[in-house]
Amino acid sequence: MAAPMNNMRMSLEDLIIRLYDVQAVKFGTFKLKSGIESPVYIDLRVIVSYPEILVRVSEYLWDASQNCSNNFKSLCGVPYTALPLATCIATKHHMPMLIRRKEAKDYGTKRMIEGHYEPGERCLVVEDVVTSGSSVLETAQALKTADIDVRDAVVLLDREQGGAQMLKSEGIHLHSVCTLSKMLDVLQTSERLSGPDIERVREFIAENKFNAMSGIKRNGSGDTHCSHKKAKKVHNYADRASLCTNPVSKQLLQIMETKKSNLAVSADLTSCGEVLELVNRVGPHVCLVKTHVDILEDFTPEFTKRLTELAQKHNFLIFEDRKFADIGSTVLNQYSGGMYRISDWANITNAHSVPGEGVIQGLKQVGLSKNRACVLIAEMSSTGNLAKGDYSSATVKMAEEHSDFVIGFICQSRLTSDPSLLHMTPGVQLTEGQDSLGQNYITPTEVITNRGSDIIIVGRGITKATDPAEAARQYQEAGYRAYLAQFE
Ligand code: S5P
Repeated sequence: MAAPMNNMRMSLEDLIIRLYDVQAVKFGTFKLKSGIESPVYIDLRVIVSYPEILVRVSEYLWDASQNCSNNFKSLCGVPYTALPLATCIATKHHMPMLIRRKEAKDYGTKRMIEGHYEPGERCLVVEDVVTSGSSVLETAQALKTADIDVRDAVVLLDREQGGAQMLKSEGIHLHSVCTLSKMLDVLQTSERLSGPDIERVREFIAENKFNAMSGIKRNGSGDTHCSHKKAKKVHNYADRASLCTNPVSKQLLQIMETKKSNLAVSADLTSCGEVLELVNRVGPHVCLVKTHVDILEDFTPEFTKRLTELAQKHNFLIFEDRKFADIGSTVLNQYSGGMYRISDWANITNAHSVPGEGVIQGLKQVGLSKNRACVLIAEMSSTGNLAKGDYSSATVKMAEEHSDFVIGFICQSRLTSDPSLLHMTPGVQLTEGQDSLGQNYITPTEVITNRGSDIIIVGRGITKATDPAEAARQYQEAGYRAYLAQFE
């Protein structure tokens, strides 16, 4: 353990040296999560073992918060490293604190934000280190979803890689105690670091900046998902619509262009009235409404008639998520007949590729003449699913061979550069996480900007929101902004 410190206020220079001495900041060669090799590694988790450092860091964060022009009523630390920092500030300055849950174990029943707050209350986000700004933004978005206002964030160390600009573009002002450059200066002056070490870090910072809005590193190295933008030409929706021969994909892309929306709502409610009411409210924000008619307890053909009327009123297409997975002759009957008569009203349905191309041929026999289309499930969002690697590649090939009827995929990232094929991604929420049954969530930016998909499919992020129309508006905005970021 470190030697006890006197209780006098520690200068920022001394604090930086202490952080270096306890190895909260290390220099060398470190492989980051993204695969990039970094000459500096900053991990402030260790400071919980040094209470005097913890207290000093939180005092500096508090001082920085006094520069906020907006008054805040509470604090929220970004989990986990900043939780003890926020706690120290809260107890010392009698400032109420909120905790953001990182894992929504029992999604839908558990609160994402713990603590008491008033709707519209303003909260300050507290963080240890900011690189791209995405962790601060995630916590801010979780707070905003709970109707808590966030205008400012404080951070001990800004790595100067574009985080402050990115947060600014999201309406959040970042107040930092120290920058990485300042830290380097102090460590050089105190002879902890040599000139060449400092130069390596400075070069690294300069070459690894994040773009505000898109979150894409400018040098594009390392992270495979980041490379999609550079790997192919990005077409806008209108151009892609003109390249489509299938009338359904053409119409869907035209709707996306007109409504500025790449949002599909998954209307997974169990009564017809509830679904219709939800769809009427979120209709202006979506390009597609996805249904599971077999979970409706009171289904009658009247439901599909009313849904079709809403589709005309709000200009969206209907996608029945039936996930056909049988031999051709069986799916032909399932699609055209039974009590649901899916092919009569759903513009789009989907199928697993596991039975082979017979499943497409069966569906096509019914759907083609009715101007319907199908998407294939190439990848899934659930933990441990088997749709990956060769299976996903074979699914893409199958789609390309039946491009008169198959218009795209359910997937987790872009699988082909063919601009006429649409990529639709479920497992989307404004913050990353899981539910208790293996569903995994990623954010609209991750789906559209980083992974190059086209459509975000959002279920409970909207259906369980207090105000589904407002939630849909937020997802529409986030999805469309992520689309525009590809052109920067
Ligand atoms: O891999 C998949 C494929 C689909 S179609 N993962 C999914 O979650 N889905 C569907 O998307 C799922 O059936 C549900 O209707 C929706 C996701 O809902 P959420 O509430 O988890 O957003």
